[in-house]
Amino acid sequence: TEQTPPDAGADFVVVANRLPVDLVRDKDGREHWKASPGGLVTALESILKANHGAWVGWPGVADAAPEPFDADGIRLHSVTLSAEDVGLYYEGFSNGTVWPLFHDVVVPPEYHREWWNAYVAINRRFAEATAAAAATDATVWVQDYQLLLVPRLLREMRPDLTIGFFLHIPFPPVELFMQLPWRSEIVEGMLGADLVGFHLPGGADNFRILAHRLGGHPSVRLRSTRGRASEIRVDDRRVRVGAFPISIDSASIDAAARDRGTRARAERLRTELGSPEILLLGVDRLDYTKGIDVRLRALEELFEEGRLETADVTLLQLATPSRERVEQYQIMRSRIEESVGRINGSFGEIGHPVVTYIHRPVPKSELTAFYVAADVMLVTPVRDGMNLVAKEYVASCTDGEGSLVLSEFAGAAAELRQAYLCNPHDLEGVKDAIMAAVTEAEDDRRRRMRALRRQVLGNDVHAWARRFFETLDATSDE
Ligand code: GDG
Repeated sequence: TEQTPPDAGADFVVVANRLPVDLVRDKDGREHWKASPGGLVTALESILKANHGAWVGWPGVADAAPEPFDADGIRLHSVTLSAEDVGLYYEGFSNGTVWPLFHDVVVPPEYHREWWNAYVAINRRFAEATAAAAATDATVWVQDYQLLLVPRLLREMRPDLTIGFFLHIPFPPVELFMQLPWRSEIVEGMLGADLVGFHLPGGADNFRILAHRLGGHPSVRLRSTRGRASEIRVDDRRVRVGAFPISIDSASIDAAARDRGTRARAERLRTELGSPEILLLGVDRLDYTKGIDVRLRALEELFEEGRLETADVTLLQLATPSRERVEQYQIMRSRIEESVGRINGSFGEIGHPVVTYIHRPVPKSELTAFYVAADVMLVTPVRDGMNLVAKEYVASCTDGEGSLVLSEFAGAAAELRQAYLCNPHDLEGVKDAIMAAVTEAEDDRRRRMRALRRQVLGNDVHAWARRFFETLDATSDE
């Protein structure tokens, strides 16, 4: 049912599963807020501040119901989720159904009606909170796979709004998507937006085909300035669909990597790691899509075959804890930790492991020092929407040294063509890519890094947001 706009609503509203701040509850039950400045916040901060911006999201703690408040000129509206909601909507449907299905079913997605029912109910709750926060004719930007139904629900409540939607993960091939018992509902949910954005043209194509096959909505290709774009007809509306590859705040990472403190920390880090000739680095959320197991297996075989010398080479693997209550994540974690133990047991020396494994978050400044210290960055996901770590590493190689081994199955591979690209399913290919990154002549390595840096520094997250909004504006003007 339609709702009347609030008196003092925001002209620009971001809706995401999480707020840009985390509510932290300490042992004696006291609550305080902690900033969690992700890339999205950085990209949207200036737009939010300049436009009476608001953000609708979950504060990260079950049952918390804080009143709306202002942080840095942005109005924050909390959506309350009970522990049961988190289990069914977030851990269940979002991360046990959609996440694996959209990542090419690398683990089997589970289809449970009670997860789906909760997902519908919670998406409605997000849509209602947004309808109550947005001024007349406001622009709303809905984020990611936890909120696929929000565009349509919101349009029904508030037809005056301009609605954009962006998917941060891959959009799967038609044959896989068709498994989903609620496939039509999901596609129609997304089609509630005026603009649906993906990282890659392939995802946009998959979506266009499904809109036709499942909903009978015809589409036309648009001759657009950059990349491919199309328009889908949904009754009397036009929904624009296109690729908007996300990026990072390249200049600020470049500056942080040049900082003297960071460089000193990077030096110390190498000493602490036993001054290896070659420092390999992996940085991921501990997720089965990231291919941490792939790079460990490749490394183990390279040591076994004597192609890499254990005395010269060490791997630093940061695996940030993630979704720890979801079963597949527990299984993955055990496997990875077993491999790390086996490799160190076979190849490490006393006081000198060949793999240093960290399973806890590190501060951003420390992470930048890791990037600066590393000789070779290993990014080997079996499927990844974009992968910002690859771009962050490139932005951190300010002296033009450093090599990136990158999976073809990461969205970033479409732009970072000069990386040492590999197919993560082809173990020999991964090993060869690592060897090339380690042994190629310095001139060639530098030439590759120069090209990568041009790409990453020339296409940052601000340009990404600008392109999305320009397209959204153009769509709603027509
Ligand atoms: C999804 C898509 C897409 C990691 N550990 C620490 C830490 N990080 C930061 C990294 C990076 C971010 O987390 C991870 O971003 P990714 O893009 O690599 O991966 P996802 O989390 O899976 O993100 C992905 C992205 O959305 C954006 O659209 O690229 O494909 O899956 O920024 O630096 N940061 C700090 N400490 C850590 O321990 N401070």
